[in-house]
Order: sequence, then C-alpha cells, then structure tokens
Amino acid sequence: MSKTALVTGILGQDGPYLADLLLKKGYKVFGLIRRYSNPNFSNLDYLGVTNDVDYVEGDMNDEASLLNLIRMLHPDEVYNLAAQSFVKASFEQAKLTTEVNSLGPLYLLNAIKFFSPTSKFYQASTSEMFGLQHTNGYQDEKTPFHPRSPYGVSKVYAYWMTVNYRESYGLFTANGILFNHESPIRGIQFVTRKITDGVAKIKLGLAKELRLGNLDAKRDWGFAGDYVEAMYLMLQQKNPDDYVVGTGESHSVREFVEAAFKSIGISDWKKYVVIDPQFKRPAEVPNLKAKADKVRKNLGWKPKVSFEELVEMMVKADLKRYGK
Ligand code: NAP
Ligand code: F7E
Repeated sequence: MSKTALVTGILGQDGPYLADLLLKKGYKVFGLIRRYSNPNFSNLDYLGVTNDVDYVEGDMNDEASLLNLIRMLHPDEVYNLAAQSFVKASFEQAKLTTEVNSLGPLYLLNAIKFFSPTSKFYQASTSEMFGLQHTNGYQDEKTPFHPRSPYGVSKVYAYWMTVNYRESYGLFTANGILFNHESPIRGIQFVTRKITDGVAKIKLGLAKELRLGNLDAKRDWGFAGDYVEAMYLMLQQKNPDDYVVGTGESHSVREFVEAAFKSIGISDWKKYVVIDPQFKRPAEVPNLKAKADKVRKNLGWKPKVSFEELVEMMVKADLKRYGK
C-alpha cells in the first residue's frame, strides 16, 4: 500500500515542491486548503501536480477541522507548512500570526497525540528564530534563539512544542530549521521574487523603477526544490531530530539586486532602484548564514542550485511569465 502524507500550506511555495517530490515517490498526498470561494492553484499548476493531489478542507485556526482530518486520514506523515509566513506583515498582524503559526501546530500535535500517534510530524521552523544570534558568524542547531519579529516569536513556540511532544509523548516529530529558500513560485511580496519580477518588468519596458527597503540585510538563499528533499529525509530517519538547512553562503539584498540586473545585461542597476522606507521593518535580522553540517552528515543532504543559478532561474521564469 502506498504511504500517505498530509501537507498543510499546499498552495504556497513549498507545498507544491513537496507534493511533487512525494508523488514521485509513490505517496498519496492530501493537501489542506482553507474554505475559499476561489482557491489559487497556480503554484501547483506550475509544477504540473494540481490534479494529482487529494484536497481536504480545514483551517489552522480551526482545531476541530484538524482533529477530524487526522482522525479520518491517519496519515503516515504530516508536513506542517501552513503559516502566515511574511515577516513584515507579522508586525501589523501579530495575533493572527500567532494563532496560525503557534496554535495551528499545537492543534495538529494534539490531533496526532489523541488520534494517530504513529503519524510522523514535520514542523516548518525557520532561521528567523535566530534573529540576532550567531555562533562565530553562523547559525546551527546549538545557536540560541533571539527572534526579531512576531513571526519569529510565533515559530519559536511551535519549535518548542514540537520538541516537547517528542520528549513528553514519544511522538516522531522533527523541526526543519530552514534558511530562506526561493523559486519561480515564491510569493511576490518576498524580496527575491519582488526583485526578479521587477527586473523582468524593467527589461520589457513595463516598469521604470524598483522600490525596496534595506539593501544591507544578508540572507542564506537556497532553492526550494532542494529544501523539500531535506524535509522528506527528516521523516525517513530511525529517530526524530531537528536540523538546520541552508547553503552556508550569505549574500546581501544588494548583491541579489546586482545579480538579477546583471542577468539581463544591466550593470548600472542604481538608476532603477529607489529606497522606500515603507519596506523597512521595525526590527531587522541583519545576517543569516547556516552551518548545516548535521543535515549534510546525518541525512546526506546538500544544496544543488547555486546562488547565481537561483537568481537566473527566477529572472528567466518572470521574463517568460511576461511573454519573453
Ligand atoms: P507560503 O508560500 O507563504 O505558504 C504558506 C501557506 O500557508 C499558504 O498556502 C497559505 O494558504 C497557508 N495558510 C496560511 N494561513 C492558513 C490557515 N489559517 N489555514 C490553512 N492554511 C493557511 O510559505 P512557504 O514559503 O511555502 O513556506 C512554507 C513554510 O515554511 C511556512 O510555514 C514558512 O513559515 C516556513 N519557512 C519558509 C521559509 C522560506 O524561505 N520559504 C524558510 C523557513 C521556514 P493560502 O494559499 O490559502 O493563503
Ligand atoms: O526579506 C529585506 C528585508 O521578506 C528578506 C520568509 O520566507 O525567510 C523569509 O523571511 C530581507 C529582509 O524574507 C525589501 O528587510 C529589503 O531583511 O524576502 P523577505 P525574510 O523576512 O527573510 C524566512 C527564513 C522565513 O521563515 C519567512 O517565512 O530583505 N528587504 N527590501 C525587503 N524585503 C521585502 N519583502 N520587500 C522589500 O522591498
């Protein structure tokens, strides 16, 4: 019999890449979607898997819907990717962010504990939990947390609940502490996709400028398609554990801008970029760089797509979207 997986956040960026991977491995994939009059399947369409996923309805804010789903499906694996994941919005919508990102995982953990204790659970934890903290310029599994946004704080709660249900009830629960990962289906509000979309529009004469916030922030950017493999591997191990996942390379937003413009043959990018304070945050995470030795050693995982390849892939996809 094929294995079953419940994936929350199926319509986002990571959901479709993970669904694609699991389907190729022969899984039956259940994707959680909330009650919508018009759900947006465009990211699943991009990967060509829209018709291969079985959709189930529920909401991370609705405990009963999650309890019921786990009770009905008894999935072998649960990947909790659903979140209010935009850091900037979490400052304005802290309560909503907390409900979805902190209580949502708690509801799922309780559902597993009560109705399906053999289900393995993956929690989408994040490098945003580290915030200001680092160990000699890097972050690894031992680096303490100092989140800088309601988003980061909400994810710290979910991280510890995931650990606690493992320690208290012997559940198979794993945290993937993933650093930024991007793709052609990255949400348009995130800086990488905003840049590649803007650069494509400028190239095609559809826009004259690109408005951005803090160009000095540094991130460890990888490709989402690589990162979902690490999620899957975490749930295939004999024992559950928590892993940092990243490339080990850090680039500034400025370097991303430069690389994106360079990929379309523009070197004087400063002519097009306008700094707009509305895109700055009340508190910033200045520098993230993963030390991902554990995931490399224990799971044999490593990133396949380089920074330059990622930028080019995203710019090309956006040019194609606009018809070139
Ligand atoms: P994303 O594109 O923002 O997708 C998040 C998904 O969560 C969306 O499909 C959204 O559904 C769903 N969702 C939000 N609120 C919900 C609710 N109340 N009930 C049910 N579903 C809800 O995020 P992503 O980039 O794929 O990231 C996946 C996960 O990894 C997130 O938990 C994120 O916080 C975490 N993470 C991401 C990164 C990264 O760099 N991408 C790094 C570390 C951790 P709708 O489509 O219906 O709005
Ligand atoms: O910002 C700076 C901004 O919104 C990256 C989420 O997936 O990764 C993501 O969070 C940096 C920040 O991602 C603009 O200030 C400058 O320093 O693309 P972002 P993020 O905040 O790092 C982590 C790992 C997650 O877990 C999150 O869910 O870029 N920046 N100018 C800008 N950012 C945006 N969005 N827009 C700008 O105009």
